[in-house]
Amino acid sequence: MSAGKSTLINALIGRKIMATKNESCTARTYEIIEDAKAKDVICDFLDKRLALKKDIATILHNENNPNLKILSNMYHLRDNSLWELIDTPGINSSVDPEHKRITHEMIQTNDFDFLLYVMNGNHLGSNDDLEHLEFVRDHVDHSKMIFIINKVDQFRKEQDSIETSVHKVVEQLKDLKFKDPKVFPLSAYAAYLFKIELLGQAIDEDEEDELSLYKRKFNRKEWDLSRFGNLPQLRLIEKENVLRQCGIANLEAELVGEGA
Ligand SMILES: Nc1nc2c(ncn2[C@@H]2O[C@H](COP(=O)(O)OP(=O)(O)OP(=O)(O)O)[C@@H](O)[C@H]2O)c(=O)[nH]1
Ligand SMILES: [Mg+2]
Repeated sequence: MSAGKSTLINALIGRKIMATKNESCTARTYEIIEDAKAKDVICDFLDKRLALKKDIATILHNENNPNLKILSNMYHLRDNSLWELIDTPGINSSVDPEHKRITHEMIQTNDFDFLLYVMNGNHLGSNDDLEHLEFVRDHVDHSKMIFIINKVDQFRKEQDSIETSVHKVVEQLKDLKFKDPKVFPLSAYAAYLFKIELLGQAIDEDEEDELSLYKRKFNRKEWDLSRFGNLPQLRLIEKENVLRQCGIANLEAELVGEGA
């Protein structure tokens, strides 16, 4: 819960489609399908179609039709397929145990190419994580697993080493019998803001401040996350280099098969 799953979905798409907040937020699964031609965000119900231009995340958050499919253009590294992303609720809401059941049910379908396991970098190694890791270990093909240490922008230089965290998580996963686990440090929120700016979308004053802070931060050698991937063939234009620095380009390269 609150590890940044919905923020990561928004970052992969380059648009605020999922609601995000610092308390239990996503209460159901949402399916978002890439549609290169869609200008607005399209909501497909079984019997009707709506085009959303603004307040998308709020409207979708309040929509409880279970047949809803969301279509949107996406801004990510290209491969030959159109993406389909599924957001899920957090598994550790004590207020709403139904969230865990919904997510477990989705995982057990095994109907996906990758499962992105988002860990909150500020609370690594929690008991909730351990329990959930054991669940995915026993129910998901390990080659589909990608682990993400999110919110590394909140690490403190003197206290937290990104290298050490990645190493510890890899070792923990190996102890849990995941073979050669793929672990990516990330700032999903910085990635989201960087894409929003690259796409020329409106941002408010607070986001503007955070954006310039993140740009300075990830431009520094110790924060630059480019080093955590192997992207020899990856061509990004100069202004997209920020996507490498905040970790999202490494993750996308893994998804499109250009990773190490
Ligand atoms: N600093 C920082 N904050 C982040 C990052 N990613 C997400 N957040 C914040 O963390 C809070 C929770 O993010 P969500 O994306 O809603 O988390 P979630 O995993 O979808 O949460 P649930 O749907 O409740 O399970 C929000 O306030 C986000 O803005 C990040 O990389 N860095
Ligand atoms: Mg969420």
